[in-house]
Amino acid sequence: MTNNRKLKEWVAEIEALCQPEQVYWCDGSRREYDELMAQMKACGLATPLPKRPNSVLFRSDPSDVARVEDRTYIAARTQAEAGPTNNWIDPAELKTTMKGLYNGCMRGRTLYVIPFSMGPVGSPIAKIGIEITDSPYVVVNMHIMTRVGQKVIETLGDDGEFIPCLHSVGKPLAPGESDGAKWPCAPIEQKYIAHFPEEHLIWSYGSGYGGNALLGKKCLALRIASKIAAEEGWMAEHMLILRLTSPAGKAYHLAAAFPSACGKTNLAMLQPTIEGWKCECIGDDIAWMKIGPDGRLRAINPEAGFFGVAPGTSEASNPMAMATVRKNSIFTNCVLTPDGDVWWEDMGVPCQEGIDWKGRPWTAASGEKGAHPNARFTAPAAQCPVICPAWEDPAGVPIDIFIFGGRRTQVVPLVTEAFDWDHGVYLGASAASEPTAAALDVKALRYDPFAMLPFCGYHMGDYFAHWLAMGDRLGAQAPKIFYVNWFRKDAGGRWLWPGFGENSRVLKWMCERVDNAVGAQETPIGSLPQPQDLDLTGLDLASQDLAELLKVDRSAWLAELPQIEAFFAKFGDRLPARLRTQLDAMRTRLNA
Ligand code: SAT
Ligand code: MN
Repeated sequence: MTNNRKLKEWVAEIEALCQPEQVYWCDGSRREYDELMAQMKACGLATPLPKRPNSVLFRSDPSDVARVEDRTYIAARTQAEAGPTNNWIDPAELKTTMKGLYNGCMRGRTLYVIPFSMGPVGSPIAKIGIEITDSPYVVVNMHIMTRVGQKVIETLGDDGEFIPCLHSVGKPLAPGESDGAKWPCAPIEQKYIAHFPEEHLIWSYGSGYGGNALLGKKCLALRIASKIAAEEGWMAEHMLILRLTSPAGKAYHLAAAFPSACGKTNLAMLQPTIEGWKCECIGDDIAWMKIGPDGRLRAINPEAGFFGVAPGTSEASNPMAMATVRKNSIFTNCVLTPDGDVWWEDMGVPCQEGIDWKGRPWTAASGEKGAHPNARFTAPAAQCPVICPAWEDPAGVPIDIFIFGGRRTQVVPLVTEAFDWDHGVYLGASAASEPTAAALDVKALRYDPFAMLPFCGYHMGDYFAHWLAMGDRLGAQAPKIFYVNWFRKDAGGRWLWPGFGENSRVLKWMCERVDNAVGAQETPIGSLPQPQDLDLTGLDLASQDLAELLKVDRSAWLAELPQIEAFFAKFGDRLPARLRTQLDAMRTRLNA
């Protein structure tokens, strides 16, 4: 409990609106976790996994399996404040609609109050949130993904600030009714993931899954935090954070933003293939960064766990993630094997039969997927064998390097170094991916600036301006910026670059660039390594493949400029003139 008046009033107000059977204040303890798990096992919602100590499997409703972007709203005061990349809705109108839905929505359920810290409790970069939810599944996931408990209440004190996050699965229970083993949620047209950026307020209704319901993650740590960061002069980014240590013992800290399906979690837990270099993980999804007393940009991972995509995770693609989920983990929408373990597609081990994510008997021979493509694991970051000793340092780690990227089978070289900060911001703003299944057609490019398209809580043109302003403040201490593409193919569709641990070769070049210890060649699109600048010792890479990976095809780049221009045009007069200058300068260089 708390003496924080604002918190007490808010909980009382929500209790009156949602009419739960009871109110429970979470203390974040192991006992609380175990009790909630025991309840969910007893009703059949959670299946214990004897092969993995203290781990369970959940199956969601087939209508509730991922973030719902078309039901996600930025309810800023005006549409102009939300900008062209967000779903806008009038806040007063949305509140009326949602209050109607919230009215009595927790009948027959417990209202849980979850005090949580994003970032180490008390860190100058951390923020406190309070999530109210009627989902015990959300409570146990929040235990892993954030820091929950009494310490947060103490830090909040009598008049401390918190970000209110209201969540309901949107399925009131009639007297005597219970969910049993059925995942509660509301139909799609009643789902709302709403953000009120001026109030720093989050309201979510109707979904129990992932970022729709674990409100500390995308809703708070990205959409609302990006808005607060712009107001307060810091950065909330969709970035992994890792530490690379050279054989000489020098540590470099890298933060990287990629759109989904580009292997962010794999890179975060990278195992370098180059002799003597060590890689440690600080975070796999979100970075909060403030300029420290020394003038450098300091980053924390605001989360405490990984909410990773299971399918595709294997000993080959990410052995460190596989080790992380061996115990104390929550799995959602995976296959249950006959011996009581979980399985998913491309796990690297065979599975002939089991119970699929919909709870039906399943065989591999059926040709159907057993796990949902967005099946997830929730696991404590501390369990990662390569978690960095500094991962909970309240001061954060000093960032040396920013990396942007996308998935491009053509045109974009393996790595490009920005000429300067403005050029780097241009690279981030024009980051694009090919949809994975699409034909080799440049027209299908999807721009995802800074990998923030679904996560920027305000006008993206203003967000670009904020990046430029941060560079101005950081000056000579600003991180160097790079753009990578691990996904080049040749004309026959063969991968040109092996990826995974071999990506360490590219990261090493970046670190050496920071130290001015290795060469690069200026091209119209940025500085690229010459073949001899990359450490390729022990890698079997044909020289013509390397040449292709490092080629700058002027005509292909010129052909892309109209698309970038059209994308930038969306932002109207809120596109910073400095980005237009970058685009024009690139055209001039390409035509020279
Ligand atoms: O569901 S989450 O938002 O937590 C993860 C994702 O979809 O990127
Ligand atoms: Mn993400």
